[in-house]
Amino acid sequence: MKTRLVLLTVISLALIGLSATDSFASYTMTIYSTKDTYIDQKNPTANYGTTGTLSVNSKTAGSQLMHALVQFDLSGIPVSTPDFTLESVVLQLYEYSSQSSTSRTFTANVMTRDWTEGNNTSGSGATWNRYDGTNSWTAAGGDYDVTLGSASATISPTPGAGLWIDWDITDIVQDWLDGVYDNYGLLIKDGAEGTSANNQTDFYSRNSTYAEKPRLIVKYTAIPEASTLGMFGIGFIGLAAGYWKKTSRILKIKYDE
Ligand SMILES: [Ca+2]
Repeated sequence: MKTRLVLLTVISLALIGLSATDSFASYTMTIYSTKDTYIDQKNPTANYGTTGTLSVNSKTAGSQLMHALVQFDLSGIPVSTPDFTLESVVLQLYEYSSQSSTSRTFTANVMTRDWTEGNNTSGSGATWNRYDGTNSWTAAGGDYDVTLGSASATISPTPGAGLWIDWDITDIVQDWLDGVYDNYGLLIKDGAEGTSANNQTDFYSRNSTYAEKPRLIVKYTAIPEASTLGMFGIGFIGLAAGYWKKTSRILKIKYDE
Protein backbone atom coordinates (compact mmCIF):
# COMPACT_ATOMS: atom_id res chain seq x y z
CA MET A 1 0.00 0.00 0.00
CA LYS A 2 2.84 2.32 0.90
CA THR A 3 4.56 1.44 -2.36
CA ARG A 4 1.46 2.39 -4.37
CA LEU A 5 1.21 5.70 -2.56
CA VAL A 6 4.81 6.52 -3.39
CA LEU A 7 4.25 5.45 -6.99
CA LEU A 8 1.12 7.59 -7.36
CA THR A 9 3.01 10.54 -5.94
CA VAL A 10 5.82 10.03 -8.45
CA ILE A 11 3.35 9.80 -11.38
CA SER A 12 1.51 12.89 -10.14
CA LEU A 13 4.75 14.83 -10.02
CA ALA A 14 5.53 13.69 -13.56
CA LEU A 15 2.11 14.82 -14.80
CA ILE A 16 2.59 18.17 -13.10
CA GLY A 17 5.89 18.40 -14.93
CA LEU A 18 4.10 17.77 -18.24
CA SER A 19 1.24 20.17 -17.55
CA ALA A 20 3.78 22.87 -16.70
CA THR A 21 4.82 22.77 -20.36
CA ASP A 22 1.35 24.13 -21.24
CA SER A 23 2.65 27.65 -20.61
CA PHE A 24 2.63 29.90 -23.67
CA ALA A 25 5.65 31.59 -25.07
CA SER A 26 5.63 34.77 -27.18
CA TYR A 27 7.47 35.03 -30.46
CA THR A 28 8.20 37.78 -32.96
CA MET A 29 9.26 37.14 -36.54
CA THR A 30 10.02 39.45 -39.46
CA ILE A 31 8.97 38.55 -43.00
CA TYR A 32 10.25 40.57 -45.96
CA SER A 33 8.28 41.02 -49.17
CA THR A 34 8.73 38.44 -51.88
CA LYS A 35 7.12 40.57 -54.60
CA ASP A 36 6.60 44.30 -54.89
CA THR A 37 6.16 46.98 -57.53
CA TYR A 38 4.09 50.07 -58.22
CA ILE A 39 1.82 50.91 -61.12
CA ASP A 40 1.50 54.33 -62.71
CA GLN A 41 -1.61 55.67 -64.42
CA LYS A 42 0.39 58.17 -66.47
CA ASN A 43 2.64 55.40 -67.82
CA PRO A 44 0.06 52.61 -68.03
CA THR A 45 2.22 50.09 -69.85
CA ALA A 46 5.42 50.62 -67.82
CA ASN A 47 6.64 48.04 -65.29
CA TYR A 48 8.69 49.00 -62.23
CA GLY A 49 9.27 45.51 -60.80
CA THR A 50 12.96 45.98 -60.06
CA THR A 51 12.86 49.69 -59.25
CA GLY A 52 13.99 50.54 -55.72
CA THR A 53 10.86 52.58 -55.05
CA LEU A 54 7.17 51.98 -54.36
CA SER A 55 5.19 55.14 -55.13
CA VAL A 56 1.64 56.18 -54.26
CA ASN A 57 -0.13 59.26 -55.54
CA SER A 58 -3.64 60.68 -55.22
CA LYS A 59 -3.39 63.04 -58.20
CA THR A 60 -6.09 62.46 -60.79
CA ALA A 61 -5.35 65.68 -62.63
CA GLY A 62 -3.31 64.57 -65.62
CA SER A 63 -4.04 60.92 -64.72
CA GLN A 64 -1.16 60.63 -62.25
CA LEU A 65 -2.53 58.08 -59.79
CA MET A 66 -0.02 55.56 -58.46
CA HIS A 67 -0.63 52.33 -56.54
CA ALA A 68 1.90 50.11 -54.76
CA LEU A 69 1.57 46.30 -54.80
CA VAL A 70 3.28 44.11 -52.22
CA GLN A 71 3.09 40.42 -51.35
CA PHE A 72 4.57 38.27 -48.55
CA ASP A 73 5.18 34.54 -48.29
CA LEU A 74 3.46 33.46 -45.07
CA SER A 75 4.55 29.79 -45.16
CA GLY A 76 7.16 30.43 -42.44
CA ILE A 77 4.51 31.27 -39.84
CA PRO A 78 4.31 28.09 -37.71
CA VAL A 79 0.52 27.76 -37.59
CA SER A 80 0.72 24.04 -36.75
CA THR A 81 2.63 24.67 -33.52
CA PRO A 82 0.50 23.50 -30.53
CA ASP A 83 -1.97 26.19 -29.49
CA PHE A 84 -0.69 28.70 -32.05
CA THR A 85 -2.38 32.09 -31.72
CA LEU A 86 -1.69 35.00 -34.03
CA GLU A 87 -1.39 38.08 -31.81
CA SER A 88 -0.62 40.87 -34.30
CA VAL A 89 0.77 41.57 -37.74
CA VAL A 90 2.01 45.00 -38.75
CA LEU A 91 2.86 45.88 -42.35
CA GLN A 92 5.74 48.33 -42.44
CA LEU A 93 6.91 50.40 -45.40
CA TYR A 94 9.70 52.91 -45.06
CA GLU A 95 8.75 56.31 -46.42
CA TYR A 96 11.77 58.29 -47.59
CA SER A 97 10.08 61.05 -49.60
CA SER A 98 6.75 62.87 -49.79
CA GLN A 99 5.65 65.75 -51.97
CA SER A 100 2.46 66.27 -49.99
CA SER A 101 1.94 69.35 -47.87
CA THR A 102 -0.98 67.76 -46.03
CA SER A 103 -1.44 64.63 -43.93
CA ARG A 104 -2.36 61.67 -46.07
CA THR A 105 -4.13 58.45 -45.14
CA PHE A 106 -3.02 55.40 -47.09
CA THR A 107 -4.99 52.19 -47.25
CA ALA A 108 -3.65 48.65 -47.67
CA ASN A 109 -6.32 46.59 -49.45
CA VAL A 110 -6.72 42.87 -50.09
CA MET A 111 -5.93 42.06 -53.72
CA THR A 112 -8.23 39.70 -55.60
CA ARG A 113 -6.00 38.74 -58.50
CA ASP A 114 -2.47 37.38 -58.71
CA TRP A 115 0.11 39.51 -60.49
CA THR A 116 3.68 39.37 -61.75
CA GLU A 117 6.42 41.54 -60.29
CA GLY A 118 8.36 41.93 -63.57
CA ASN A 119 11.86 43.18 -64.29
CA ASN A 120 11.22 46.66 -65.68
CA THR A 121 11.12 45.47 -69.31
CA SER A 122 8.03 45.81 -71.45
CA GLY A 123 5.50 43.05 -70.89
CA SER A 124 7.45 41.47 -68.00
CA GLY A 125 5.06 42.25 -65.19
CA ALA A 126 2.30 44.33 -63.63
CA THR A 127 1.42 47.72 -65.08
CA TRP A 128 -1.49 50.10 -64.56
CA ASN A 129 -3.38 48.27 -67.32
CA ARG A 130 -2.22 44.64 -66.95
CA TYR A 131 -1.58 42.25 -64.09
CA ASP A 132 1.14 40.19 -65.78
CA GLY A 133 2.24 42.43 -68.61
CA THR A 134 -0.13 40.67 -71.02
CA ASN A 135 -3.62 40.33 -69.54
CA SER A 136 -5.78 43.17 -68.31
CA TRP A 137 -6.92 43.76 -64.75
CA THR A 138 -10.69 43.67 -64.30
CA ALA A 139 -10.31 47.37 -63.49
CA ALA A 140 -7.24 49.34 -64.57
CA GLY A 141 -5.15 50.27 -61.54
CA GLY A 142 -5.28 46.80 -59.94
CA ASP A 143 -7.96 44.46 -58.58
CA TYR A 144 -8.73 44.63 -54.86
CA ASP A 145 -11.72 44.39 -52.54
CA VAL A 146 -11.94 46.59 -49.45
CA THR A 147 -14.83 44.48 -48.12
CA LEU A 148 -12.42 41.55 -47.72
CA GLY A 149 -9.93 43.59 -45.76
CA SER A 150 -8.47 47.07 -45.59
CA ALA A 151 -6.14 48.81 -43.14
CA SER A 152 -5.26 52.49 -42.85
CA ALA A 153 -2.19 54.48 -41.88
CA THR A 154 -1.96 58.26 -41.66
CA ILE A 155 1.22 60.05 -42.62
CA SER A 156 2.06 63.55 -41.46
CA PRO A 157 3.14 66.03 -44.12
CA THR A 158 6.81 66.40 -44.96
CA PRO A 159 8.02 63.73 -42.53
CA GLY A 160 11.63 64.74 -43.02
CA ALA A 161 14.40 62.21 -43.04
CA GLY A 162 12.09 59.23 -43.36
CA LEU A 163 10.21 56.87 -41.12
CA TRP A 164 8.46 53.54 -40.93
CA ILE A 165 4.73 53.62 -41.66
CA ASP A 166 2.62 50.95 -39.90
CA TRP A 167 -0.58 49.25 -41.01
CA ASP A 168 -2.27 46.81 -38.62
CA ILE A 169 -3.17 43.89 -40.90
CA THR A 170 -3.71 41.23 -38.21
CA ASP A 171 -7.24 40.37 -39.38
CA ILE A 172 -6.18 40.14 -43.02
CA VAL A 173 -3.27 37.80 -42.28
CA GLN A 174 -5.52 35.65 -40.04
CA ASP A 175 -7.94 35.29 -42.97
CA TRP A 176 -5.07 34.35 -45.31
CA LEU A 177 -3.82 31.76 -42.82
CA ASP A 178 -7.37 30.39 -42.45
CA GLY A 179 -7.79 30.22 -46.24
CA VAL A 180 -10.78 32.58 -46.20
CA TYR A 181 -9.35 34.08 -49.40
CA ASP A 182 -6.13 33.70 -51.38
CA ASN A 183 -3.02 35.69 -50.56
CA TYR A 184 -2.42 37.84 -53.64
CA GLY A 185 -0.91 40.60 -51.54
CA LEU A 186 -1.97 44.14 -50.76
CA LEU A 187 -2.64 47.16 -52.93
CA ILE A 188 -1.63 50.39 -51.21
CA LYS A 189 -3.27 53.57 -52.36
CA ASP A 190 -4.08 57.06 -51.15
CA GLY A 191 -7.32 56.99 -49.18
CA ALA A 192 -8.52 60.20 -50.83
CA GLU A 193 -7.75 59.96 -54.52
CA GLY A 194 -9.00 62.68 -56.85
CA THR A 195 -6.77 65.58 -55.99
CA SER A 196 -5.29 68.17 -58.29
CA ALA A 197 -2.27 68.45 -56.01
CA ASN A 198 0.69 66.13 -56.37
CA ASN A 199 0.87 64.02 -53.22
CA GLN A 200 3.37 61.44 -54.45
CA THR A 201 4.84 59.50 -51.56
CA ASP A 202 7.77 57.14 -52.02
CA PHE A 203 8.69 54.05 -50.05
CA TYR A 204 11.67 51.73 -50.46
CA SER A 205 10.91 48.49 -52.33
CA ARG A 206 12.60 45.13 -51.77
CA ASN A 207 14.91 46.05 -54.66
CA SER A 208 16.20 49.12 -52.88
CA THR A 209 19.86 49.26 -51.95
CA TYR A 210 18.76 50.39 -48.48
CA ALA A 211 18.04 47.99 -45.65
CA GLU A 212 14.56 49.35 -44.89
CA LYS A 213 12.58 47.06 -47.18
CA PRO A 214 8.84 46.24 -46.94
CA ARG A 215 8.27 43.84 -44.06
CA LEU A 216 5.75 42.25 -41.73
CA ILE A 217 6.29 42.15 -37.98
CA VAL A 218 4.43 39.01 -36.88
CA LYS A 219 3.75 38.33 -33.20
CA TYR A 220 2.25 35.06 -31.98
CA THR A 221 2.02 32.82 -28.95
CA ALA A 222 2.38 29.05 -28.87
CA ILE A 223 3.37 26.19 -26.61
CA PRO A 224 7.04 25.28 -27.08
CA GLU A 225 7.21 21.95 -28.91
CA ALA A 226 9.99 20.47 -26.78
CA SER A 227 10.86 21.95 -23.44
CA THR A 228 13.19 20.93 -20.65
CA LEU A 229 10.20 20.58 -18.34
CA GLY A 230 8.51 18.29 -20.81
CA MET A 231 11.54 16.03 -21.06
CA PHE A 232 11.78 16.10 -17.27
CA GLY A 233 8.15 14.98 -17.00
CA ILE A 234 8.59 12.18 -19.54
CA GLY A 235 11.74 11.08 -17.70
CA PHE A 236 9.78 10.95 -14.45
CA ILE A 237 7.07 8.77 -16.02
CA GLY A 238 9.77 6.47 -17.38
CA LEU A 239 11.33 6.15 -13.95
CA ALA A 240 7.91 5.56 -12.40
CA ALA A 241 7.08 2.85 -14.95
CA GLY A 242 10.42 1.18 -14.32
CA TYR A 243 9.91 1.31 -10.60
CA TRP A 244 6.39 -0.12 -10.96
CA LYS A 245 7.65 -3.00 -13.11
CA LYS A 246 10.49 -3.77 -10.73
CA THR A 247 8.21 -3.57 -7.69
CA SER A 248 5.62 -5.80 -9.34
CA ARG A 249 8.25 -8.38 -10.10
CA ILE A 250 9.47 -8.33 -6.51
CA LEU A 251 5.91 -8.63 -5.24
CA LYS A 252 5.23 -11.48 -7.67
CA ILE A 253 8.34 -13.32 -6.59
CA LYS A 254 7.37 -12.82 -3.00
CA TYR A 255 3.82 -14.00 -3.74
CA ASP A 256 5.08 -17.04 -5.63
CA GLU A 257 7.26 -17.91 -2.72
CA1 LIG B 1 10.18 44.84 -56.73
